[in-house]
Amino acid sequence: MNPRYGPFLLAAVWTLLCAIPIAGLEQPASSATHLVVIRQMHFDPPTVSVKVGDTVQWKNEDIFTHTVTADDSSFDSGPIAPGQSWTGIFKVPGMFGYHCRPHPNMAAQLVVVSAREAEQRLGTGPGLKESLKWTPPHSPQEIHPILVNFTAALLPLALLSDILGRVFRRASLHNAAWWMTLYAAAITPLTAAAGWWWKHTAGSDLPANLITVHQWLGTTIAVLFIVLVCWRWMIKKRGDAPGPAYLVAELVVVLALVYQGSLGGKMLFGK
Ligand SMILES: [Cu+2]
Repeated sequence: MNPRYGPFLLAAVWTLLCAIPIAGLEQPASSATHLVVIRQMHFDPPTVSVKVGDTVQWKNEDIFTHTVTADDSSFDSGPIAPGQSWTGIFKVPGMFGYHCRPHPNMAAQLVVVSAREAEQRLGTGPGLKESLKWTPPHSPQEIHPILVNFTAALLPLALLSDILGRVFRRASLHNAAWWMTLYAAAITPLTAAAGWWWKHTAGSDLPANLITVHQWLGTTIAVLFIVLVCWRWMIKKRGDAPGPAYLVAELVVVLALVYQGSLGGKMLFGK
């Protein structure tokens, strides 16, 4: 093999190695804790939706003693004094109306869904057993996380390659960075499009505050990639190594990607 191709091959293998473990880790979180605050004679939120086996904590921030009592008597906290909490773990799927015994007009709802139902709602696909069978991705819930891996792997490696290129004064490393930036700029609009498609199908199931930041940051990143690749193209055409200004801009986009990934993770797996 021509030794000039070495860095390209290395970059390609590295990109694949970075993408594979991320894809493998995308399994639903096992159990979570949800918080319901009792304040001003209300349960907040009035409806809480949990997975079988999840923990729900009711925290009394009111000045009165309240209870968490199932309408069908399947659970009852007993008196919860101001400042105290009560915690329940729910193992039976169903919709449970509940109220406060001393204040029956304080009513709220607990929805317990099976693990499978929760996965379907969140779009994380079928259970682990079935997910080992590979079928071509066809829904945005499958396509978006796959494309994200390429976007997330390519730009940090392009930055690293450019930095190493400056350190070792190797044009081949800068060339690798150029190609990775180009691929990232080409793939990221597809990643963003799959994200918007997902949002269009999942809509109100996604946490409103997180998805709003996620969708616009993602769209901004896709545009920034185009700017970055044009800038990188001009540097390459001049035959220069990218200067500190470009590297700082690239770092900013990498950090935005990291934050973007953490938002996506929060929506998929909870906190
Ligand atoms: Cu009460």
